[in-house]
Amino acid sequence: MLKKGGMLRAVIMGSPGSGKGTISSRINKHFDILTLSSGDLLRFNAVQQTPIGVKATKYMEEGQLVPDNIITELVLESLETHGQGKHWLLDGFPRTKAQAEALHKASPVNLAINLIVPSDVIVARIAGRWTHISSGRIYNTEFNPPKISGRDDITGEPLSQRVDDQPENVRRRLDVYMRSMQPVIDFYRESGILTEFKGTESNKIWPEVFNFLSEHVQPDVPLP
Ligand code: G5P
Ligand code: MG
Repeated sequence: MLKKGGMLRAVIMGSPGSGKGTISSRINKHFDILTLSSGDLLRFNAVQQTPIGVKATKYMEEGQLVPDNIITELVLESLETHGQGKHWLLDGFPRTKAQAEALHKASPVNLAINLIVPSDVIVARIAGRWTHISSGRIYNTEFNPPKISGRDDITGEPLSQRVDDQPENVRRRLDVYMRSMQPVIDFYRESGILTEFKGTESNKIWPEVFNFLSEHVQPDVPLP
């Protein structure tokens, strides 16, 4: 449980396309909270062709989970390097009970957010997603289109569609998610630190998350 004035050790969970990246980037704009996405870390490593990136690519392209030891080392190292003395929030990690236990041993989580969005809404969203791989910035042809079609707003670099966003891979990812995450969600529920947000629109879920987080961490930038 997060004590008043304590450091935030948070995770944001939710099925593929539920809006974890979208909500995390808003958290980033409004709070002094480091946000780390395991998927962004993996995609960055894949583009750079690092040994981890090379190993992870085949799992990601098939919509399967990357082995626990690879992702756990990557995330815990990144937290060690960037998270010291900061509030932090992990997006996409842990994804299995073994990962949750490894994180608990390294640095116990004190707040867990779960986004619950219906599967039919998700499949439609993911079809329109475009990503700027090196920064992790996300766009959607309808929800938040880039200023210039196919280009990142900040760098002007080309956007790409994730290989794992093909419809058959999305269905597999939803399936994998349901099977591997239930024990993780149960783990945080039993620890008394789980808060769930249900809805079909990130714009409605976001103010609820903002208000909830504001009870624990002072926002730098208020909601408009
Ligand atoms: P990731 O990268 O963790 P997923 O599958 O968990 O990927 P994903 O797909 O990144 O999750 P998200 O972040 O929850 O989804 O959703 P998002 O990107 O914010 O929103 C989806 C789209 O909908 C975007 O285009 C957004 O603009 C749009 N959108 C958002 N809100 C709305 C709305 O209200 N309305 C509309 N119309 N659109 C909206 O993991 C990828 C792979 O990496 C590996 C696995 O292989 C995994 O499959 N991996 C791991 N493997 C093992 N262990 C781990 N811990 C791993 N982490 C990653
Ligand atoms: Mg994401």
